Amino acid sequence: MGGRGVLRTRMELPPDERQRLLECSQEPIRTPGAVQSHGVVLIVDATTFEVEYASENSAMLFGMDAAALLGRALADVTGHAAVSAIRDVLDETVAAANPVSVIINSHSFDAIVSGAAPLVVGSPVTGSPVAGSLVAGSLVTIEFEPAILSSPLHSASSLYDAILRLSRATTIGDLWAGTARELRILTGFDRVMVYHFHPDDHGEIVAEERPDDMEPYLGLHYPASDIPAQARELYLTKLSRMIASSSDDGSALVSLSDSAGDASGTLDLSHAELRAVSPHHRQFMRNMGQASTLSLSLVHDGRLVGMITCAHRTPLRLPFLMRQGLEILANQVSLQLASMREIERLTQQVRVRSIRSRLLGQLSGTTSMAEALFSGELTVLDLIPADGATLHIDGVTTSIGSVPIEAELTSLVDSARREGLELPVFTEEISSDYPQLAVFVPTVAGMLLLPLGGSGSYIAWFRQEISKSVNWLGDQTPNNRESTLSPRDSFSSWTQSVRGSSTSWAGLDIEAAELCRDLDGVLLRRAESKLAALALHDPLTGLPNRRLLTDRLEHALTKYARGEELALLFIDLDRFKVVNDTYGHDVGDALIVHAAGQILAATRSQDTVARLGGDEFVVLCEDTTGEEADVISRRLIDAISEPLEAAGTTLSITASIGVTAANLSFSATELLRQADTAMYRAKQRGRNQASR
Ligand code: BLA
Repeated sequence: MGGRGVLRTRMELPPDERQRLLECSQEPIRTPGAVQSHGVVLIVDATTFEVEYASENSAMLFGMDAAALLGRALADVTGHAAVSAIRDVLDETVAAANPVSVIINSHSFDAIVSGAAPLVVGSPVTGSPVAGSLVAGSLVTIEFEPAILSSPLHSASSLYDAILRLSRATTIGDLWAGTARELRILTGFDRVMVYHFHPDDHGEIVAEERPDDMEPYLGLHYPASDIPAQARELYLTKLSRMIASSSDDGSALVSLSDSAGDASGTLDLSHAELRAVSPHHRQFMRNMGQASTLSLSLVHDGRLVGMITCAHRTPLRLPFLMRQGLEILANQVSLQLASMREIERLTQQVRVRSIRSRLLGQLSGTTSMAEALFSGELTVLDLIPADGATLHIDGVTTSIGSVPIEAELTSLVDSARREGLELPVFTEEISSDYPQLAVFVPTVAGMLLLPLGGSGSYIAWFRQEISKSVNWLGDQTPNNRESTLSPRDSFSSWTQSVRGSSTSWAGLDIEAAELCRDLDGVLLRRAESKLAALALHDPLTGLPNRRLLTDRLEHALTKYARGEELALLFIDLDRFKVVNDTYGHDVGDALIVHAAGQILAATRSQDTVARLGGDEFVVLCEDTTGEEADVISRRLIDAISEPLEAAGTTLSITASIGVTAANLSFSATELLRQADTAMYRAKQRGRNQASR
């Protein structure tokens, strides 16, 4: 059974379906000017209770034509007792509620009373009509539904039991299946289906109960236009919709002013139980083999997330009270669904977050982000499963798994940049979402591409196409309809191959974005500490500069104040300027680096060797007496005079060193000045020596 079609992509709405969506959503279903004709509707003036509108089929109930009822007092038609009961429903101070049981001409009816029906089309819709508002000029709608003798199934306790059983469901699938099962038992309708609406509003039948001889629809998808936008919007506040007979053309509401035009066409019947049904939808139902339906809304966060439809091959109705009870059941199901989804979401979040924090932990062991994220115990593919991932940072590309070749990646990113495309890019179907990028990466269908830092670095995950098929409720091609606005003729399963898309990222895009935020933080901190290091060190030799030396010196002086020894050596290379002038700055620099290395080698690890600039160095010797410093200074004289092979020649240089031991009156600056002065003494004494 069923046909087969191939459409390239998910995004491609056929022009026909687009047209249907538009036109179907413009049908004025709130103001049909007519009611379903199994009941009778009277609309009376809220103050006088005189009949202003009557449905054309009134004779069936009151033995009087609609025309004859207009302008009459309601009490004349229904009797005083009924009017008083109806007024009670509207009176907030009386604990009376719908429906009012009335007996007219020895027939029992449920009268459903609602307050003001706005006269003007387009006036704001105000939730369910509430009792009250007996304002002059406003209207009261009274809908008379022939009473249905209650069967045991219609009792409150069976509803209670059903809700209780459903509350024990532990998975969304169980809840859906249980809902279909319970509703079929409760209502006696022959087919009960639960729908789930996808983000693009197309529906999927996620649970079904049906007689064996009926075609199964479970798992089938249907297009958004089957339940057009304005109907969905209405079902957000009108939570149950009963359609008693798909062959009923409806009964028009007539009024005294009707001679002037279609006055009843302005009546907003949004919340009327008996609101007449769109002819398009009745045709749809007949094509489906449905004589009657009762649908219930599943609403969460102001969104219609699903519906339950009970359908029957012959006309079948349920009493108003039962429908209200079922609205409560559906509300319970919606709440349960919402909390199950939230639990699912949180569980996934906890799992992914723990992987993320372990992944970030791996960063602390290495300075290479690529190494930490791509070859550690956990990789970015553990965080976000994909066929491959790529990190491009500081011009270096690292990949894992199957990814486009580097040239393709470069073209992709360059093209995105050229087109001013804002990163991040999240797609499950690059060929239709970003055709201009797709050409560069022919093997990719799904991609998460996120910028890192601000300098053209990025991280990306790639997924290949998976071909899947979607089974639709009926052939979706135009051959299956008489015209664009007609419903489908056949509803047999019709399979469509969907090409070009990857599996769903299902919220992992958010996790990727969060990982990037974390990585940005790491990059920023690393850049900052690099800058901070630069600010405290001499770029040529990497030695601490004057700032860092002063800082260390001040520290050392506080320890000195507590009784620790402290000495300072001031080193100045002899006739360094001559070397610079003779051999040039490069050789001069090489000699400085050489001297720095020699100084480091001749001092101890606890000493701080700093370069003050030019050819001046300082060695800070903590916990060191002047005598010990003298010994170090002699080692330094020897070490510095060690020759350097450079510029094709052998260079040697000597140094003059000033040695100072701290004394209580010295500040950091004074101590440095003292050492400097001592160094000058060494120079004056002929250089290549140390002096106190
Ligand atoms: C309403 N369409 C609906 C409803 C359902 C569906 C459940 C709610 C009313 C009801 O319970 O019948 C669709 N019914 C389905 C689907 C299945 C099912 C998908 O049993 C699957 C098993 N419908 C069309 C076209 C138009 C259209 C072409 O197919 C418009 C041109 C309109 N559908 C339409 C309208 C309503 C509707 C206007 C609102 C009916 C109302 O509440 O007055």
